[in-house]
Amino acid sequence: MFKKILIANRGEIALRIIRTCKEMGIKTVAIYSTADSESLHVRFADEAVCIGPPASADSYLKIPKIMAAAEITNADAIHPGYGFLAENASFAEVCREYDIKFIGPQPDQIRKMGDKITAKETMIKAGVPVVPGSAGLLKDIKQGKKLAAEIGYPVILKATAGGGGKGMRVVWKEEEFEDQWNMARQEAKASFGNDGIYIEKFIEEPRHIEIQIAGDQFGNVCHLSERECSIQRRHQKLLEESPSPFVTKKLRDAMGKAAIAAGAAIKYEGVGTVEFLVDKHRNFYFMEMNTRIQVEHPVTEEVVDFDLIKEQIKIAAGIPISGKNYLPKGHAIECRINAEDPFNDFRPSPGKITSFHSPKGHGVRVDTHVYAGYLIPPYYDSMIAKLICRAPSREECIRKMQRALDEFIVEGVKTTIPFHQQLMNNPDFQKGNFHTGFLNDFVLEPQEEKT
Ligand code: MV4
Repeated sequence: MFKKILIANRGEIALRIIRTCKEMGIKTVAIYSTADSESLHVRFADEAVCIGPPASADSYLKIPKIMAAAEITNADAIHPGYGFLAENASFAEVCREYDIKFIGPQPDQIRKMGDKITAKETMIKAGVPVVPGSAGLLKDIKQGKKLAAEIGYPVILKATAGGGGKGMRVVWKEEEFEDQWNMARQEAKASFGNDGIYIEKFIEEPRHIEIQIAGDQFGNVCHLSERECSIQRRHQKLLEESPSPFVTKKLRDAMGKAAIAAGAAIKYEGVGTVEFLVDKHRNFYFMEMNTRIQVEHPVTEEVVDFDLIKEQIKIAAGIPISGKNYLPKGHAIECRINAEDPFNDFRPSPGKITSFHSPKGHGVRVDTHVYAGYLIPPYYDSMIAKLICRAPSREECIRKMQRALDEFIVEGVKTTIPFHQQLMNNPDFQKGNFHTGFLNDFVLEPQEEKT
């Protein structure tokens, strides 16, 4: 087992990783930018190394500085968390060259899933259902239009280097094809420096449902059921839950088998997520694979009673997984508490937290790095806490979440708490009646002043 792990991240996920390391008897090294010197991950790690100024490009993304920090502290493994370098194949390669274990999949596995066309081709070979579309990159407009006519409108143009919604364009009829094609290419070129485009049938009003998997160094792959992630705004998830109110036993079994086939096809090593689009008839299609631990991993941890960070570390250390699949027991919901103003287009609201009280009680978990007096820096993402509730049924879980949200006090900055309170009261949400477009027509009521 590793003796010392360097955590190449900040915020709640750095703290989350430190907690598991402590429980496993593994020493920890925090890295931090000058904007994060007062952060709890710095305080709770055994050692901490300042690696640069606030901008991520000069600190949390600076590979040579991170490797230097690992060398001087004698760390034998690096956990990348999510975001930053978590899905950077070159970083995983550099770790290998330094003989420091990257806690995550092999570089070629990251690379394969990072390129969307290669990922899709890999899934077709593995027998995983994919959305009907082009086999590979489109050569030109002419080929694109011909394929679109064959597939049938509406279609969607996607960037092969994309993901998370960037460089995507829906085309409803042939007359729009040329304009949308030009815009998709431009956006892809500007965002990724790669203007490779492919085409798919546009699935209308889909749900985003993902399967958590784990694979070990011996070729075993298992699944840990699904997470429902359809409550998103501009491709930013705001709430996740497990199980999905839309998933039947039969669908879970089929999606679980497909996700395992996806992992097995690349001998996947680590924990990962296979994302699917699910249409209203419960047809499911592979969308992307995330080769990292995700923000929303706690909902799975709560319903399968399993520490996913511990599993990542064990897999990286060469310990085999149990081999069985994990089915949800009860229900868990995660609300992302962001320092954003939901009444003002979710505009970021950095600044000092003057007062902070997090909810507590049975079945309530709060993953956070903030405290009263903490200054939220403007340089990084705006998530300040994840509130996760667990209860025997979805209905009870929603009630517990309402209670927990009412107990949550954050003063000094605006937060997404009032958004979640209104979401919990929404009859369609309560019925499980929603898809990825749900928040497009969700109108927040103006907030009432407390008397
Ligand atoms: C789609 C789609 C409909 N049909 N592909 C958005 C993020 C990127 N990973 C893929 N996305 C989509 N791909 C086809 N063929 C609709 C979306 C999509 C979406 C997917 C998941 C969650 C939220 C979304 C919001 C808008 C569009």
